[in-house]
Amino acid sequence: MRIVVLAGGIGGARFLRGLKAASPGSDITVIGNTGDDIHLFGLKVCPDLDTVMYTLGGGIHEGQGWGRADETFAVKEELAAYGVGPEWFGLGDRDFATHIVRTQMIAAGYPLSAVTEALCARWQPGVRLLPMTDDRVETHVLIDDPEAAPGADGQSGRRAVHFQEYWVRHRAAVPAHAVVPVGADQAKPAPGVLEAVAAADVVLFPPSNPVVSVGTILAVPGIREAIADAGVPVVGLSPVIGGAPVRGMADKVLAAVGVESTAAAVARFYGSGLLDGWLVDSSDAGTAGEVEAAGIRCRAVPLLMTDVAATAAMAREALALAEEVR
Ligand code: GDP
Ligand code: FO1
Ligand code: CA
Repeated sequence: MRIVVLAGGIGGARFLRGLKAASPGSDITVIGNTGDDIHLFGLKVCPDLDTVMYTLGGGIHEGQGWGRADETFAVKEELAAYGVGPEWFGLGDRDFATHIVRTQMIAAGYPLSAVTEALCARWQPGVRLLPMTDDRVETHVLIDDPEAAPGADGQSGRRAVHFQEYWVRHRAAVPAHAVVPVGADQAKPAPGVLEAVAAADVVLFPPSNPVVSVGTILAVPGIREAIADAGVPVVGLSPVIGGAPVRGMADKVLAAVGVESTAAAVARFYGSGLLDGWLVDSSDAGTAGEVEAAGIRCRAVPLLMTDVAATAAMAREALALAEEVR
């Protein structure tokens, strides 16, 4: 079976670990979000691609869900000693090697897709990991900025900051008014992305952040259309349970784009033009009717990725729902 998965970072990577266990013979292509990418210290950092690569390759810091296991921070400390920031983004020594290899390959003229393939040759994630695009896309967030001059209509001053500054430095604790994947409208799907979607037997939306992970991938012109036109089941799993994201601050970016943090609202956000099936957690079984009313087949199953076995069960449920709607 050929499966295409649109993935962000922690949630997507954990789901993929279960999917691999649930469907070992399948050929899995991951279309990874690159909107979180950030340039620091002259290096290109790709948080979501690295989280998928490290998680499936066995190098992830399990408790954090990002960065390497057994990390040290000598380089970060030395940079701080020179007063070179930002200090709020924790890059470890082992992780620096990934960004150095990536940056030097890009400087040598390799596209991000070729770089990702080269890095994965070491990590052997057991899936084909494609960036959503080889072009530069960086998500920015419009936040309140007390220092900025108030707007003409008396609104508080606002400023656009890089997603990572909003997410990591501010912990999404400042009001966000808009989320913009800068560069998306000029970006082209990376080589292999549209081909993988066209050849897929099923497309899955893992419980990734609907706005800044899956939403950003769908913002690359051509990808949403390719999935909608692929003529194969598209099934998603809700990252929201009981009215809140299972982990992290997805509710903050959902609110910024006017979407309620409920499993049904997220299904509607993707839309029946895209989704054929949607898994909600057993505790949200009451919302299944609302999802079905939106023209999306819905099943309520346990959706907590407590371990690989639980995640594999979720993945099997998603594949079963895909067969039901095929
Ligand atoms: P990020 O890029 O590192 O933020 O990771 P993703 O965008 O791929 O996934 C983040 C989302 O995963 C969050 O919105 C969480 O709600 C969701 N998530 C994390 N753990 C679980 C889980 O056990 N079950 C479900 N259903 N969602 C989860
Ligand atoms: N997330 C944090 O909350 N704090 C960090 O210091 C941090 C550093 C970091 C370094 C490399 C990397 O690949 C990811 C890193 N992340 C960190 C995770 C990442 O920035 C975000 O959590 C994801 O992009 C969320 O989608
Ligand atoms: Ca991310």
